[in-house]
Amino acid sequence: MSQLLDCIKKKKTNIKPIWLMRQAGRYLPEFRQIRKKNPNFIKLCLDKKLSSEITLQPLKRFDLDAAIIFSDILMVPYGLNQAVSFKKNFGPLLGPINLEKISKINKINFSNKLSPIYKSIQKVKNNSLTNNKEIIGFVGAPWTLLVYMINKFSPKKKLIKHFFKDKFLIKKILIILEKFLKIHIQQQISHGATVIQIFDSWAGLLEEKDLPEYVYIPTLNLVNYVKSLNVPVICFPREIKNYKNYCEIVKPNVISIDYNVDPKLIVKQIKIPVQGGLDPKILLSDKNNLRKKTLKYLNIFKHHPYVFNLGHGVLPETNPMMVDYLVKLVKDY
Ligand code: 1CP
Repeated sequence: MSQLLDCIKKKKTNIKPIWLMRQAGRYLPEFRQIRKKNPNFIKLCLDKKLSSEITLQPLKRFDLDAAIIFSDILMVPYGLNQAVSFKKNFGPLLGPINLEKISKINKINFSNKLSPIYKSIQKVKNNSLTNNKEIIGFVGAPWTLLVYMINKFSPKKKLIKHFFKDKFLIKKILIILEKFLKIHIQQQISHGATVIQIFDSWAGLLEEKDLPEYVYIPTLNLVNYVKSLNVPVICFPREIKNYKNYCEIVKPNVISIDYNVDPKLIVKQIKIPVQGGLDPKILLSDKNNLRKKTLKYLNIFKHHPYVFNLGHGVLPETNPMMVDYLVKLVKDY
């Protein structure tokens, strides 16, 4: 069994596996080189040869315990025929929602549209670089995808003014998302993903009272589905205030924490394996500081099953040498 599964399933505390959110991405010169020649991001995600190559890039450099497939959470709205594009220095931009058009999509044409992602997972699985390592498939949580689908662009700090105006539309989209996210999860697993992470990057935008309807219940349905396929599931409800409540209700196998929560409180409150926490900005500072902050997390979680990761994705400005230093620090601990 891999170190990551030893930690997640057997709850071993003497090993601290590591992988990083956005480990394949813009901080790597070899990624930027491919990206420069491929201005269309969606097309790049749907190129099984290039996307599998990008997935493996960080594994060639660093002794990471998992590969996370190079794709995007917005491939699901794309699969549902909503226009999705990525603008330089702006981020994602989505087109209008046409419920009639979405309703016509079935499992087969959705899976066909996204099939290069699944083939890419297969290629990654068959590469010896992933021997004894896990392959992480992922989806956006229904709430976070709803945010992009209705908002049409990154909400940054807040949602558009009339976000909740059309309750019927919201209900409909959530039902459709549940169905197709399950298909997307199942396809990733049947092609080789061995762990699933659910990214709820915008969970923190909601008030406490709205969490059950938009976060807890829709995510719990997906978590139960992943568990029914005998695959562990990691949840990342970024910037929610009460991780303990979340864990008690949604019951993921692993909880991934952001950098605003106090890890000392988490280790006292939460019994399940924990992942992440370190502020990705620390990788922009110096080695001494990185060492100090990394050891802080490792020491706090010394007697707890803990997967080392960041509190959000690797920043594009990060020097790969610092990532190398971090991975070695964790491996030598
Ligand atoms: O070169 C570029 O401009 C593309 C940048 C980029 C990359 C490298 C985007 C656009 N997506 C990705 C890959 C990606 N996205 C991965 C690959 C695997 C890895 O981690 O190495 C993953 C897991 C994601 C997931 C993702 N996409 C999330 C959840 C995690 C998070 O960062 O909170 C979100 C919110 C997105 C939307 C998205 N896609 C891309 C960007 C820049 C964004 C964020 C936009 C925003 O701030 O709202």
